[in-house]
This record gives sequence, C-alpha cells and structure tokens, in this order.
Amino acid sequence: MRIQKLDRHTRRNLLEDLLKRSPNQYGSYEEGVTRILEDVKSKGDEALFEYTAKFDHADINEQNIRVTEEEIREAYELAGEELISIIRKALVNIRSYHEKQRQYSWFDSKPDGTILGQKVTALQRVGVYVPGGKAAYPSSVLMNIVPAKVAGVEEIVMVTPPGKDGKVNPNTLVAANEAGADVIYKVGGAQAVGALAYGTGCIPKVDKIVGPGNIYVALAKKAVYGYVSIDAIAGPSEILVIADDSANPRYVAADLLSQAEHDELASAILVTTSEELARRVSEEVDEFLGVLSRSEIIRKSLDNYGYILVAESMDEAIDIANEIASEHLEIQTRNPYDVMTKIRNAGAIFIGEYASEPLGDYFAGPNHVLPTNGTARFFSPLSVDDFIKKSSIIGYSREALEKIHTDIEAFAQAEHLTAHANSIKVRFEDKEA
Ligand code: HSO
Ligand code: ZN
Repeated sequence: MRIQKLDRHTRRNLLEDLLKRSPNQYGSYEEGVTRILEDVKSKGDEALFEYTAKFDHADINEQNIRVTEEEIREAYELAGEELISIIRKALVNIRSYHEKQRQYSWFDSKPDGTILGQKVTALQRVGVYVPGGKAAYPSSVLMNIVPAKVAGVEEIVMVTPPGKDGKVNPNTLVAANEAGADVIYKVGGAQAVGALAYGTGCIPKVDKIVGPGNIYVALAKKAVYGYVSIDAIAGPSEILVIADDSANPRYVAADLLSQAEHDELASAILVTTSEELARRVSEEVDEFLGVLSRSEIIRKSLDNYGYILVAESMDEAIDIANEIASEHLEIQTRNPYDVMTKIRNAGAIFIGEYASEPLGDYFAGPNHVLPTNGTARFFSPLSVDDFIKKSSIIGYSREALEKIHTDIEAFAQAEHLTAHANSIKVRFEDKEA
C-alpha cells in the first residue's frame, strides 16, 4: 500500500480523491430508470413481469411472484443448520441493541389544562430491497428488517430479484424469515422499487423503502422519494483506522482488507503516528494479498482508494479522520476512549484491538447500514428512528387559551391572516359582548 506523510498537500489530494467516489455520477442511467418507473406506474404487474423476463431472464407471473411456505422450507434445507444457528445468535444481539433505541410517546400537562405531547407511531408498511447475485448478504437482510420490527412496523414487504430458474437465494430467504419479513416477492431492480412506491395488483404500496441496491435501484429510490420515504443511498464501503505504535500491524492490515474486499471502489485508510507501524502494516497487507480469495478486488480498491498516512501527532490523525468522516472508524491506540471523545464524524466507531470491523458487520448488534461518502457528518446509522414518525399533540383548556388569546390574534393580524385571528377570537366573543 502507498505510504504518505500527512502534510497539507497530501491532505488536499486525498480529500479530493475520496470525493470522486461520490455516487452522484448517474447521468446515463437516469432515462432508463424513468421509463421503467413510468411503465410500472401505468401498467402495474404486467410491467413487472416483462422487466423480470428481460433483465433477470425469469418467468414470473401472478402465480409465482410471491415466495411460498414451501420455498422457505426448501431454503432452510439448503442454507444448512450451521448458518441458521449463527443467524439466530446474531439476531439476539441485533434485536437487543435496537430495542434500546425505542422511542416513546410523551405528554406534559399543566394545572391550567394545557397538554402538550409527542405521539410516536411506527410506519405501517415498509419495503426492504435485497439485491440478488453475490451481494445478497443475509447479514444486511437482518440489519434492514430488525429495526423496522422493533419499531413496530405492521407489515414488512421484501423484494429481491429471482435467478433464471425463478428461485431466490436461500440464505436471503432464511435471514428474511428469521428476522420477520411478512411477505417476499421475486422482483428486483428499478421495477421492484416502482412497485413498492406506487403499488401494483400483486405488490402493495409501502410507506418507506430501505435496503441497498445497484445503480438502477439507487436511482429509482431517489426518483420515488416523496411518494414514499427512502433510506440513505449506500456508497462503497469505507474503513479508516487510527493507530499508534502500540497497534498490532497484522490486525490493522487484516481490518483494512476486510472492507477493501467489498468493492473496487471501497476505501481503506490507515492514519498512524508511527512510521514503523506504517511500514509493517504495508508488509502484512502484501502477505495477506497472497492468500485472500478476493485479492483481485482488494488490489484494485487499494490502488484506487487505499492509503497509509503518517501523521505528526494524534491530534492531526484525529483531525483528518473527522474530515474524512468514514463509514467505519477503528481506534487502535493506547488510549482509545480518549481518541473516541474527540471524534465528531464516523458512522460506527470500533474501539480497541478486539473490535475488528467485521464484528460489527455480523454480530455485535449495532446496525451495519451506515452513512458513507462523508455523509457521517450529518447522517446516522440505520435505526429504529427510521421506522417511526412523530405527531405533535396540543390540548388547551378555555382557561389556558384565554390567557394568551389576544397575543395570538395580534400575531395573526401582523401576518394579515384575519381568518387565523378570527378562529381564536370567536371562542371569546361572549367575553367582549
Ligand atoms: N461492511 C458492509 C456490510 C457487510 N459486510 C455485509 C459484510 N456483509 C457495510 O459497509
Ligand atoms: Zn463488510
């Protein structure tokens, strides 16, 4: 991996380089996606079947679009005991973490009869998109469904593209069933997003669509935003490790590669105060590259966005980490909690040498759907909050309104909204008479 001293020049180049990863270079795909969405809106199921035949080469119709109990049983056979039991163990942790995020309604009352409050309501129906092919990660199925379940969403509708044989990845089905998907439809791509947004004969319209997908899915989600809510559009994975000379170079190297293997556009960055560690991590990376199965992808992603940066001080390292606002941030230093308190921007923070990133991907409990591309400056991990909404509650007694009615009337008059003023005034007409 390239090793660079972190001066002003590398800093600027690095940030510019990382910015290029922005997923907003959609240009040429937009037209196709718009056409698909329009077709789904106007032709409904017929468009779904046509596009599934065209893109997935699968024969899907009213009879077989919905995954059956029998297919789920079959999936359990194929997935095997070991994976099923691991999924169940992971679910225990993921559920218990998300249960802590639950929000409750509150009401404040005063002796004069004023009641103010906030009523929390779960979204009624949510759509979860699960990609097909190699990126059909059962762990992501859990991460998208559990917070919705914990929030109290009544119905979770999952969509995922079928293979040529009309079947869905068995691991996806097991994860969905274990996490609590209510119904699963075999449709993917922009057409699936359109179906969830507008509703078709077979597929019900949902309130929010979550889950990762390819560029067509991402564009379709953007386009239907407003009809329905959507989650953030996920970019390529990112890891940034802050380490001092106390870190284990082999662990650091292994962790960097764990995210580099996701995607050729993934980014893996080490910021260290130790030149010696920088050198040794680079050596370990080379060694691992000889044995890891996805070394081709890893090599490309390291060429693209892999960096080892040597900082003058821990404060400088923290500073650059905050600027990059990485999806995953590992802190492998002598005093990791001290460093953690100075971190402003990161999707998930992993503390100490035993908190390796894949622990968070699969098992610890926090969500692995995290802000990417520097959006950790203002976005949060997927959570129960994404599946609830709030209504304000206002209750006043005559006594309480009487104390302030002239103020409200005057405020409304200042805005020249006399009907507003009147709606308060009529309640005290008898007082004036
Ligand atoms: N690290 C990915 C999630 C994932 N990893 C799924 C393995 N499976 C999110 O950046
Ligand atoms: Zn991962």
